[in-house]
Amino acid sequence: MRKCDLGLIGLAVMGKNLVLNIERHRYSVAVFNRTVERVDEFLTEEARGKNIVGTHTIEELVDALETPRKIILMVKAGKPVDDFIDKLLPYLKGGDLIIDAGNSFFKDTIRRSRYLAEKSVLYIGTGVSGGEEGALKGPSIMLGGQLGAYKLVEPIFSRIAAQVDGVPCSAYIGSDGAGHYVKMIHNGIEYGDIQLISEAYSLMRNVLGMGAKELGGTFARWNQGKLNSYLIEITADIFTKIDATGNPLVEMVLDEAAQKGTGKWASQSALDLGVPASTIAEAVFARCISAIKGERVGAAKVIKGPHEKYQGNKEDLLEAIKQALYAAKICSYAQGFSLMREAAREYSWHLDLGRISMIWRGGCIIRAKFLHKINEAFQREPNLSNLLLDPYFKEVVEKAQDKWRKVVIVATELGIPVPGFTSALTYFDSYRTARLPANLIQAQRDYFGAHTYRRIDKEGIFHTEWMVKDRPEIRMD
Ligand code: NBP
Repeated sequence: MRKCDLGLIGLAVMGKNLVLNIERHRYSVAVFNRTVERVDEFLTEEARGKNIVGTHTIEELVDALETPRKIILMVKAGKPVDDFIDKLLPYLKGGDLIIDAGNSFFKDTIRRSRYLAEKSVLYIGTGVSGGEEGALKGPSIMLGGQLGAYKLVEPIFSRIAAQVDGVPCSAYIGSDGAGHYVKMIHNGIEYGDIQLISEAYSLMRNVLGMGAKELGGTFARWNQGKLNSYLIEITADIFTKIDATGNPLVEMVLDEAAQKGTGKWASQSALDLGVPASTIAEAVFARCISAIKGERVGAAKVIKGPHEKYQGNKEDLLEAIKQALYAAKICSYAQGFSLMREAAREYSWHLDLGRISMIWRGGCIIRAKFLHKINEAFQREPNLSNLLLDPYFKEVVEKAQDKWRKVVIVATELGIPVPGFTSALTYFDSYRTARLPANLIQAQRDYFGAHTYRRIDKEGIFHTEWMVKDRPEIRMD
């Protein structure tokens, strides 16, 4: 029997759809799943009549493959990946390739790459974005590992990826964990985008009193302009769904946001590397505070906020919200790209940030028109340290800032939480401030902990005995 081009383990939504996508591009695939009944179900249902071979043991799977064997793992991240690697190893030979296409933590990918390199087995950790529809129709694919390993599968991944203007949204990102790192940042940026859109909705609904129909129409209109993106498009769709109760379905959805951890990982990486990614982290915390629904409901009964209503012009505020959304989004992307730049330094990856923005133009959740602008920015200046310094983004944000500030002021005065808009504005203001009050922080650290400080007028490390000996006593009554 002719051997298959590829193997895939993990027949949940992502794995099944990826197999169907690969097979549609005329590659034969052998499949396996921990619960083996799923293999037979798949063969009799979605995979019926297709060039897909079901296998019931790891040995059978490996045996069904052309050498060097190329096996995709599309299983739950964490221990299942390590378990399958260990189960595969006894059957693999030097030069065979394992590709982890799940949402693995990049440091696990670095560890696994080293482990498998000792055994001469090639390893790729790849981010696959676009959810189940992307997996089936064409995802965005971020591959990390040995360049030689990438070359073995490059034609397959380029074909099954989303295509934008004839260019595949698939690329070699860098060695070991680079692909999974970039996927993690994609997800962090996705958290930021989703949070900012939800804040725009909150202001439009709670301050401007807009109903679902008007909201849907507004997001659909915004999707025709600079904000054009998958997330704005699906937001417009969401407002058109009416529930059996007669209410817009979105209003019947419980306001507790869940998370699977990639936004948290991106924020943790920002903290580890000392890169300010406050809007991304704020988006994670916003989900955390949404999740304590019971406490919030209790607090809402006892803690009072402002009662005023918005007195200004509706169209003006709506335009301001649109501008604020675009400016805050730019700041959130600026944070994500700065994080990738620093990670490249820390982990010795050569990340082509312009190319990364291009593979996010199709297939993935953050696909958007404006990603093209990010690529242009890195073409203009490959060593750009922050997107806000690019002439295009600088001008857009400078022009939007008055309206953006107005949105934050209105929200603050009316007691409407807008953590994403606010943190992005604070990031913008901090980034463009030459002298921050960190001098006082340093003085305090030196006062209580002798942590020393540097001066603005001369080189060196200084320590001062700051304590005032004859400080007047202050009565606390
Ligand atoms: P899941 O993340 O739910 O994983 C399901 C697969 O993992 C099944 O094959 C299951 O086998 C296997 N598995 C589990 Br669960 N525990 C296992 C264990 N202890 N040992 C061995 N196998 C185990 O499926 P998914 O949503 O299709 O996602 C697959 C990967 O793709 C994940 O890493 C996910 O984070 C990533 N991803 C998902 C999306 C998405 O939109 N869903 C998007 C992008 C990336 P079983 O059938 O025997 O239970």
